[in-house]
Amino acid sequence: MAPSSDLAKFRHLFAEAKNILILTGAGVSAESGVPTFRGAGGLWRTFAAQSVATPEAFSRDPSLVWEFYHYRREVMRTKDPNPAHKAIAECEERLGKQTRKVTVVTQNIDELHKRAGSKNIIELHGSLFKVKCLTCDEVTANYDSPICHSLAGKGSPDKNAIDAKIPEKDLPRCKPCGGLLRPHVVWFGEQLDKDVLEKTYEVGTSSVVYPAAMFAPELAKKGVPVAEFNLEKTPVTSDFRFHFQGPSGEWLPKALA
Ligand code: BJW
Ligand code: ZN
Repeated sequence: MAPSSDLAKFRHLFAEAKNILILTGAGVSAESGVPTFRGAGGLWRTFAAQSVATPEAFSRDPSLVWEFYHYRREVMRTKDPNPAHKAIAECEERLGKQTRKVTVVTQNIDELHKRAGSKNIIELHGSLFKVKCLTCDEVTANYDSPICHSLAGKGSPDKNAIDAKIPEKDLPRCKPCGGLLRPHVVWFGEQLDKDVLEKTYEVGTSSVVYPAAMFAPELAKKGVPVAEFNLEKTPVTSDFRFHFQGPSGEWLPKALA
């Protein structure tokens, strides 16, 4: 059966849900001005995420990969949560008072859910504002701007920009042990945590990057009502009970109010 776009029906089911999982991707932050990965603006210089967001890229050229993440950290200082993030955060707070649980599982590393006030968040792909030491494995929050002196003014997304080629000793280093730091994000080919929950509402993910792409379809197969909010249809749209086509910043405040 084709997914329904009947908002009243969705709200009826939603009103009965005790355990709600909201899986988000780049689309939920698009209206904050954060570029998505596979849309326009998804390239940094000439690179797609698949070529710079890998452990191989980091071992080959940590300076280049750090320029990429430094640029995105700095961009986030100019972006704010949008009505979709806020609707999700308000919904968690309101339902919490009725002992109903809302969990946000996000593939995004921009921390906009946290800044909107969501509390129960699982960051599947890590955070732009966490670093991990390659020597001692310590993970720490880091909001420094710039993250180190040598990256100041670097990381331009322009396709003609010249690589800064920063020596490893001048890249971000671990304070306690001096080891090289890396962004604490999940790169292609790396493992991530998986949480199984009961009800899923899926927001603005292309459902093409695994394993996140298989969560919602798996739940739908078990009979859990899943709603997808996306500008377009995705490869898994037909698996779901609901599909609401359009900007999440417009749909979510209506759907979750
Ligand atoms: C709007 C909107 C608006 C726009 N309103 N909507 C099968 C099983 C397991 C793994 C694989 C597999 N097949 C292939 C793999 C390998 C790989 C993979 O999935 N590759 C695909 C490209 C095919 N996966 C992995 O490597 C994962 N690791 C793994 O599985 O390890 C276990 C394992 C290892 C070895 C062997 C076996 C198992 C790790 C993947 C980590 C991905 N990391 C990234 C980078 C994170 C750090 C960073 O950001 O730099 O995460 S990649 C990138 O894609 C980022 C995103 O979180 C992720 C998802 O993208 P998302 O959010 O869906 O964005 P877009 O741009 O694709 O879509 C935006 C959507 O929003 C669109 O649909 C728009 O229409 C919509 N939209 N505006 C509503 N206003
Ligand atoms: Zn260390």
